[in-house]
Amino acid sequence: MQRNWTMKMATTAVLHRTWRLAPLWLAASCLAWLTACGGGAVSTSDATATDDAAADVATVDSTPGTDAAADSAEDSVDAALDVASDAITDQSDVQKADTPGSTETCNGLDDDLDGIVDNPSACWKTVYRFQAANGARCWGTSDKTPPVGCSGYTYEVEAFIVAATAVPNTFEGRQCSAGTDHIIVPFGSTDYDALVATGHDCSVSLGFFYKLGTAPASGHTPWANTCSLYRFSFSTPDGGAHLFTRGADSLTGMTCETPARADVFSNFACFSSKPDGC
Ligand SMILES: [Ca+2]
Ligand SMILES: [Ca+2]
Repeated sequence: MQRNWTMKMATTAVLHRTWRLAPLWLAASCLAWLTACGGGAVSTSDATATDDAAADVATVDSTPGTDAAADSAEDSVDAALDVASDAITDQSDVQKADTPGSTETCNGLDDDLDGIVDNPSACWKTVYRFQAANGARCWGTSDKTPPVGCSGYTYEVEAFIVAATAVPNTFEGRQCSAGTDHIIVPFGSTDYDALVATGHDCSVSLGFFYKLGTAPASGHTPWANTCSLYRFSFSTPDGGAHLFTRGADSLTGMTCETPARADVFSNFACFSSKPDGC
């Protein structure tokens, strides 16, 4: 039993270091993990993050006097239970120690540990889509007035949600407009510079887009769905155009330009599967 005890102490120490080093936003998954694995019965008595020696001893060999093989098997089960129990209480310690009275701010983290990243609505920006008579599309942050470069376009639909501020793993999305073409690119990127050089107006900021594959998963932001944002090219009678879409659009006559460009959010549905050609 002494050997099992020593092994358990080492395992618990490793678990504890791992949680200390983990980025704070991973606490969102920690919380979900706790719910799934701990059944909500997380101890609050382990405030010092030390091992639960008293609790461990209490579980050792509760039926002494049976044969040696039975004792050994029972000790193994006890040791495994002790490790699992200590891992859960250590996570509880980290939550309390790292987030004393934390309030939620716009930083890409789940500060208040309710499982939702950046709860306040001020942390997010809605991007709306406008349409020209010839079918060209453009995007803006007002649902009333089309942005610069899209004069005469009419409101079409709420397109998607992005972060309102520069949180980790995001880039500022700029709309670059010229004629019928309105294309969203990262501010300061090679594409951005090339579009400016060819006379596009890239003054419209649409907010901060999570880089593809880095956004909090569906259910971990105030929005129901995390969606890939795809880019398509198409033609209008007056010139070439682009469509940026997370889903629920007719793509007839359009060509997907891989890869997907960003992760965005919406209470409306994403594409249920990757669109043809993407
Ligand atoms: Ca939260
Ligand atoms: Ca936050």
